[in-house]
Amino acid sequence: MSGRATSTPGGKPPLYKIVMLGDSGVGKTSLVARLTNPDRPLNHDISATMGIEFDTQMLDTPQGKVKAQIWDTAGQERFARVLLPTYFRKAKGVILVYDITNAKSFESLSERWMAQLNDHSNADDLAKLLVGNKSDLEGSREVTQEKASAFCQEYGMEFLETSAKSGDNVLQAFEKLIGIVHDRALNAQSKSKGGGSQTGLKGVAGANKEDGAEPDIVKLEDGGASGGADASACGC
Ligand code: G3D
Ligand code: MG
Repeated sequence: MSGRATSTPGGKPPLYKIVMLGDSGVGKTSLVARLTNPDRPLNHDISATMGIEFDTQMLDTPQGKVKAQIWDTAGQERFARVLLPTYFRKAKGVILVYDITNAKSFESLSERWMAQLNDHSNADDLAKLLVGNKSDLEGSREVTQEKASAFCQEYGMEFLETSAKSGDNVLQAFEKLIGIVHDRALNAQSKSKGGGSQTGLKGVAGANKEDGAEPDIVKLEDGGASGGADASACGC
């Protein structure tokens, strides 16, 4: 309730790493592109993402502004196996994406992505959001909202349908997840009464330095704080 809007020294908004997960082609890259550059029409030339990249975006939460560092990867297992530990390291939230016109992409969440989440992260510590993308293609729907809601109940997460094409619910989805992440961080902070989680990882725009500490909040260096992806920091 009385949580402060910012929790890093110097009043900078806290930065949280969140990751996109889901099959290739469901629209992960398009969702991130729509969020970070909302006026851009959907780019039909977006090629399958290779490896890992991330982008940062300032977002509003009921508790104030925070910065999301959004990691996006190829939905190909061949890459995922090698890169998943790096991908998940220090992540605070995950958006699980499927395509509402593709039942297989929904089944992959329980058959593949949830298992990988459990293998490579402490899944209970991650805030999770289920996103059914391509809601503009209602006529080709293969996954009902009831099915998606049942999945959410089973795994304990919230759910939104989005369209990266029209922009519908895209900002809301990212704000919803980052709001949950921020609430958790503030709660943890107030529980530890001003203890541990102030430890920023200075000057690192990817949380990939050798582990000394596992900060809840990762600080971007000043020069890297305004939005450009810096794939060089992914360590891959
Ligand atoms: P990925 O990053 O999950 O692999 P992409 O998926 O973002 O590369 O998107 C895969 C394809 O789906 C792209 O089409 C993209 O334009 C399309 N797409 C993404 N989101 C939506 C959406 O909300 N609605 C519709 N109708 N299409 C979407 P192409 O034709 O380039 O393969
Ligand atoms: Mg992609």
